[in-house]
Amino acid sequence: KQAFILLTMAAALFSCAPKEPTDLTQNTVIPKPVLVTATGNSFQLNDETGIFVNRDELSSTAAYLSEKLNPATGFELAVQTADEAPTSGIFLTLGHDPELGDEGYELLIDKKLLTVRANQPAGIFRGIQTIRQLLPAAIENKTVQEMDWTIPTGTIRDFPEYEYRGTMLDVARHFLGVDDVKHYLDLMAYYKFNVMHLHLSDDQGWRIEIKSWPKLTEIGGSTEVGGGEGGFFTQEQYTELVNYAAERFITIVPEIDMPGHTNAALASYPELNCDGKAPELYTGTEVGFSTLCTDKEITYQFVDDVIRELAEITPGPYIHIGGDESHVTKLEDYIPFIERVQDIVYSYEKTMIGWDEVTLAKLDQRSIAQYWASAENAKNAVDQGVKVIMSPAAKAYLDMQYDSISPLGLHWAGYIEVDTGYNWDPATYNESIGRENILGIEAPLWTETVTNRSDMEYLVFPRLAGYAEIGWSPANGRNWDDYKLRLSSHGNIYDSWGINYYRSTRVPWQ
Ligand code: TNX
Repeated sequence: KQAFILLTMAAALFSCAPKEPTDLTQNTVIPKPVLVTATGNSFQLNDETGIFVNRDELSSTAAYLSEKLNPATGFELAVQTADEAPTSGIFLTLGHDPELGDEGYELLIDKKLLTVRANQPAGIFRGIQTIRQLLPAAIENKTVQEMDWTIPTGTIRDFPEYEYRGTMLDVARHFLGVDDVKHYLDLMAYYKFNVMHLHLSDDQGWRIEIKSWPKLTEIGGSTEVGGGEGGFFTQEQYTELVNYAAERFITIVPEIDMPGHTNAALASYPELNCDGKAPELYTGTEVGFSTLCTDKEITYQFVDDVIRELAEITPGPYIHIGGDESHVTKLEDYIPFIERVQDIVYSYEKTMIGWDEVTLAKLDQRSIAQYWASAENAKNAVDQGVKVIMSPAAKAYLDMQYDSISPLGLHWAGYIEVDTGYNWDPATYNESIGRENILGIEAPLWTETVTNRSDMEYLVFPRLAGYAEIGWSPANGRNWDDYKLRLSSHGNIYDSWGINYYRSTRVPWQ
């Protein structure tokens, strides 16, 4: 009997390739698609496969797909226009299917033809991410892998639960440059995020060039937490990021935090201080000690200039004004300040977002509150009828440690293991905030403890994938036991990308 077992084991080991995946419902796609049906065959990519588009405006998205498939397959899939569906290959086609909205898509996978249908190019782009995830994980390799590139046949209909699915990167505490932000955008795109919020100013640094106030970056951008050299984005570099994000159908939301979290600005321009004296630059990690001088007119000239210049280089609809932790601004100063800044934002035709404290002020109906800590403020938002972005620190903060021995991160809001980060529903998290009040979800990465790309990757992965699923997939179809299995196969992908990630023992990594 033992000999027989040994023989079967040997046969299994030496039998050629592993069995082809043929059941589309067994996919490991994150975020989990809304509807999947399988037909039991498989579609195979080869060096003859063409990518066809029915509109020229899809050419760049088609080229993106071709580029993503090239390194591991070695195939150079050519892009061409076609009015009608081809008989074989990959067909990207715009149509009209209201249920799919602006970002939804449908994949029709036959033995010969793989069709991606959507209403908008953004939907095609999201569908392409699903294709990447349906192929064997080796597709993410940077060098050619000799293997069959198959996808199980069937159909997927998929569209997001929330219209705003974001992450935030704090480039103020530690500066991360253009290449690091682009790298983050690439990772976000894989998981169908559509917003990157950039926290561009804080006590420790001012990170965006403002031409009418040049010392903000000259002085305010010259250091960071721990006393490093800091840095900033020129307006040209910022535009480069905006464009790079737009190619991935991601909107950049710029934040200038005020009236607190402003030491870098106050150190750059003495006139912004009530006593007319500039404080020293700050490289520690305390919060809540700085404030713009809310009763000086020059303060509003400053804010107007900053928001005007920022609005000019921001094609997206939002400007974030911070508003958090203004502990040294009196409430009777804070409220009129926020209301006046809100007017400035609307005068430049942008929609205002603020951290939940801004709900203490009278908000414009279009403004958006970002819930991070205060249930009372969340209720204020709902009572005022404004929409909320859900970023509860105890669940959604990417800078919280995974556990007590995590080498990076803080823990003031608790530890966030991978399952804790996944296991919550924005629509039931806070009793006063219902589904109808929620615009979406955002997972912020504050960078007090993050000094470089590798640190960033470690705190972001694998938790980011979970926030993607919370934002995209219907809550009633989500559960940890199913999710952790899909996530386990993404570890191979992270290895292919060469990124640093936390190998939580709660995930059965493959
Ligand atoms: C609170 S969240 C802050 C940030 C810190 C963060 C650290 C928020 C609106 N303010 O200034 O970086 O905690 O977790």
